[in-house]
Amino acid sequence: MQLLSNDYFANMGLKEIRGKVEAGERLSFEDGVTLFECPEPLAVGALAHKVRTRLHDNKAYYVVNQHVNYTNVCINGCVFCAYQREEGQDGTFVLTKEDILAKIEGAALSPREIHIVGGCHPKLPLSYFEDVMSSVKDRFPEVVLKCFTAVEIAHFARLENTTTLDVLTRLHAAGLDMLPGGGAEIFAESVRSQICPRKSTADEWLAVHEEAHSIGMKTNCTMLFGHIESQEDRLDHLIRLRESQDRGGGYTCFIPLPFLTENSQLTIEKPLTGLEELRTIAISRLMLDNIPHIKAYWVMLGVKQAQAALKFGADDFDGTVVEEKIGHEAGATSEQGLSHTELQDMIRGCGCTPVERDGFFNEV
Ligand code: V47
Ligand code: SF4
Repeated sequence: MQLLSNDYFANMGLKEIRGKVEAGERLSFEDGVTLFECPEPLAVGALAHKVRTRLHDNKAYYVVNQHVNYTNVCINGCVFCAYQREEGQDGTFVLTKEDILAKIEGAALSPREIHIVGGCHPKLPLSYFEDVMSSVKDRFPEVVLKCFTAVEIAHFARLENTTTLDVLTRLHAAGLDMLPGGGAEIFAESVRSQICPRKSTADEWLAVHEEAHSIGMKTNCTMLFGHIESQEDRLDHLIRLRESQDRGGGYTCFIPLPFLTENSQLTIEKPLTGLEELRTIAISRLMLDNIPHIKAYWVMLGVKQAQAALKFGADDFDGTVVEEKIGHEAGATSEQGLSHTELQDMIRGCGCTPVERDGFFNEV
């Protein structure tokens, strides 16, 4: 069905980009600038929706999953992060393997995916993480273990005085299936040096993901936006991910994360509007022509905005989650978790067909 006329896109200055989108051609950095400058976010959204529909029809995926954070102690002190604490500070925690298993069993969810991440703790040895992976896999053999950001993998390697490839190989052998997308933030060094100066560099983050791909692991990727970065920085980030995917092909899903401002040391002049969030999600869909899925992460977006995102290029609604700390410490107003039925109702509520998936995006 032709909802918007050729003239409409031409009047919006998007005639050429529309032609490329129709032909499945790659968009350039300059095309991305045009999309950010287009006076009408709905026109950008319509193009992204076209691509999303071509790839996934009217489906919106969701997963029965559970998040577990093993510690909030972190040596990195990223300026934007409301979650981390210094060792010895009030309110710190470190979960034992038994605590982690008890949390998963306590939720009584039969999850298909378990997402385990934490701060970069100065003392936890790699053997702790290997033990957690093998114990969770023993107890839940069917589950996809999506754990540890590239930043954590690089941290474990430094503590253990070994390579990131060695860490990945050992954790993979212990049961780790894939890496989540966190820690990418914004790749541009001028921004990274201000918001997360002690974190792995962009090149380190990309190298860890490409190493994971080289040993057959899938990974996700993210972008934290709406803080001090420019639109050009966002495009640079998306293009670096696209180039990385061209080299290895192991990214499954991209998660655009709008910056939540509460309890953060990072003050920003102009918070994002809802439409700017949606435009950025749409541009992500259009630029990342080689990454199959775009996640509308309801925890950070809020459920209503996540529903709208399903019409602006996103095709995945993430999952039940159960307990979330990183976004909620930063002021997320969403629930802690959603039920299977709530996820289906929310997806149906915006006119999409809910499709349950596993951690690898296989339909179940
Ligand atoms: O890397 C931290 C971000 C990320 C804030 O791979 C913030 O399926 C907004 O990566 N406002 C962790 N964002 C979350 C993440 C993730 C979540 C769900 C699914 C997957 C996946 C990955 O959260 C961090 C950082 O970029 N973050 N603080 C904040 N104040
Ligand atoms: Fe640590 Fe991650 Fe927070 Fe940075 S974002 S301070 S690495 S927990």
